[in-house]
Amino acid sequence: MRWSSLLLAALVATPAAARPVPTEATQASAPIGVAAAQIFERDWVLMNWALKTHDTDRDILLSAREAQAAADAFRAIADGDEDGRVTPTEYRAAREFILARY
Ligand SMILES: [Ca+2]
Ligand SMILES: [Ca+2]
Repeated sequence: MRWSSLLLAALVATPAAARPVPTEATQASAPIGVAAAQIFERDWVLMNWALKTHDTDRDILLSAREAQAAADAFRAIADGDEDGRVTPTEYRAAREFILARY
């Protein structure tokens, strides 16, 4: 009886806790160190640029700190309307800009 009610509680509690609904607000406030690294791992254009401009110790790796700085710089370039978020359109425009310039 005790165990089954515990199990039931776990089953009821888990879905909401394990799957937070990804809203634009939570994406914008996500820890940027993690998000930063992912941006550059996904896109070689940005990775190249980040290494050229923010690999301060020249070890051809982006440390968390370097990735953070690069992500901040990328956001500054990309967020054309300065609303604090980079939309897919802004992202593409910034990528083109970086590709052409660097
Ligand atoms: Ca480095
Ligand atoms: Ca924006």
